[in-house]
Parts: sequence; structure tokens; C-alpha cells
Amino acid sequence: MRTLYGLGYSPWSERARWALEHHHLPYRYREHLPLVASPWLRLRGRRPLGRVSVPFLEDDAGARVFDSVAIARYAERCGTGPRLFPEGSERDVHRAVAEADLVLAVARARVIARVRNDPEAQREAAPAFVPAQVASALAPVARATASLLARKYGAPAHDDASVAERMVPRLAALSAALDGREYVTGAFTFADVVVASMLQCVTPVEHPSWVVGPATRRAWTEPALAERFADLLAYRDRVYARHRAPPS
Ligand SMILES: N[C@@H](CCC(=O)N[C@@H](CS)C(=O)NCC(=O)O)C(=O)O
Repeated sequence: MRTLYGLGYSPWSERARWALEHHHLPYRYREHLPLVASPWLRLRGRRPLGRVSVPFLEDDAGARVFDSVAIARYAERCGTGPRLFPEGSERDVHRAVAEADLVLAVARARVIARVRNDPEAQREAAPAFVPAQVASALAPVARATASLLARKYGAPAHDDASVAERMVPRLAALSAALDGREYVTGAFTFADVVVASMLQCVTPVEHPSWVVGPATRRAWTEPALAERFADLLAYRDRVYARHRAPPS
């Protein structure tokens, strides 16, 4: 058996879940709690020094895999179904990851800032098994988690100028490259998983694999970008409808 540790609302965790499910690899999912579980993650991952992040995957055969791309490659090695890294796709996949990570760095800082100021989003951040009354009491935990992540990632500039400088040109390039085509490359690859997952930061997809409350949805929505890049959202919705199975 294998276990994936992730953050339910994180596009990086979504990449890993998508790849595992695409390759029909069963796994247990555990929600990571950054505030308390990072030392534990270090221990499980045998990584005493340096930064640890989720998604992180471990299996009974002793694999310990950090990083969404490495987990997707693991899924391709161990699972079945069409390849996500077909011959010749390396460069496109690599570029999609690099560009998506730059867009998400700004988006993450904006989401964290919004959640820090929104008690409703803090309540929604409580794990699903927590009853509503307790979730209210946990709001400070979500606020502290947001502050921790802001410190950890150095809260890069996340004002409107950063959106204009660092998100818009990348989304515009993507829109021009796609130009109405179905996929980033000729066929569905990990590049589409990365781009489609990243577009949650324009506005979250309506899909059973990405269930978020209304305040969380607000925190993840950039209305001006959603309007300007409606073509990217349409592409993303098509890719989800065709290639993202509902979670089992
Ligand atoms: N390169 C990594 C980046 C993953 C990443 O940035 N994860 C963040 C998501 S916010 C994380 O683990 N945050 C929780 C923490 O830092 O404790 C990947 O692709 O998996």
C-alpha cells in the first residue's frame, strides 16, 4: 500500500493525486498539517535538513518521494495506462512546470493573505472530519498556518502589480500557445495536468476532485484574470471532464 500526504487545496498535491489516479495506483490520502506535522514529515521522508513540502508519497517497498513531478514519474513507472511523460514531451513538461510554479508563487501569497483575513475561509480550512462547531474553534489554527506558510515562502510580492508582471504574461503566453488546441502538446501529458491544476488560482474547477467551500473559492478567484482568460478556463474544464476521474 502507499500513502500520499498533501494539502487538499494545493495545486501541487492535485498534480500528484491526478497522476496516481491516472495510472490506477490505489493510495491512502492523509491531509498534511503544516503547523504540527513538518518534523514528522522530515522523519518519514528521511530528510533531516532543508525544506520539506507536500505532496510526499511513501510505499511499502520503501519508496519515499517528495515533489509532485517525481511522484508523477513514480506513478508512470509503477502504474498502468497511457504515459504522462511520453517520448519527446520532456521539454514541454519541464517548461509547463517552471512557468506554473512562477504563477503559483504569486497566487499562493495572495491566497494566504486572503485566508489570513477571512474567518469563514479559516473555518473551511479545518479537515473534513471536524464538525462545524469545532471548525470555528480551529479558525486560529488556520490563521496561524497561513502565517507560517507566509513566513516559510517569504511572502513574495503579491500586489496587483505582481499579478500584472508575473501572472498575466505567463497566462497570455499559454493562451497564445494553446490557441484553441486541446492539449499543451499534441496529446494529453503531464504538462496538461500541471497547467490545468495551476489554473485553480484563476478560479477553482467545478469537479468532484476539487471540493472547496464558498469562502475558499473566493480566496482562490482572481475575477479579472478569470474574465480575461476564459479560453484557458474552458481548456481546463475540458481536460478535467475528459481526463480527471472523480476520486474513488
Ligand atoms: N516542488 C514541490 C513544491 C510543493 C509545494 O510548494 N508545497 C507546498 C504547498 S503550499 C507545501 O508543502 N506547503 C506546506 C508546508 O510547506 O508545510 C512539488 O512540486 O511538490
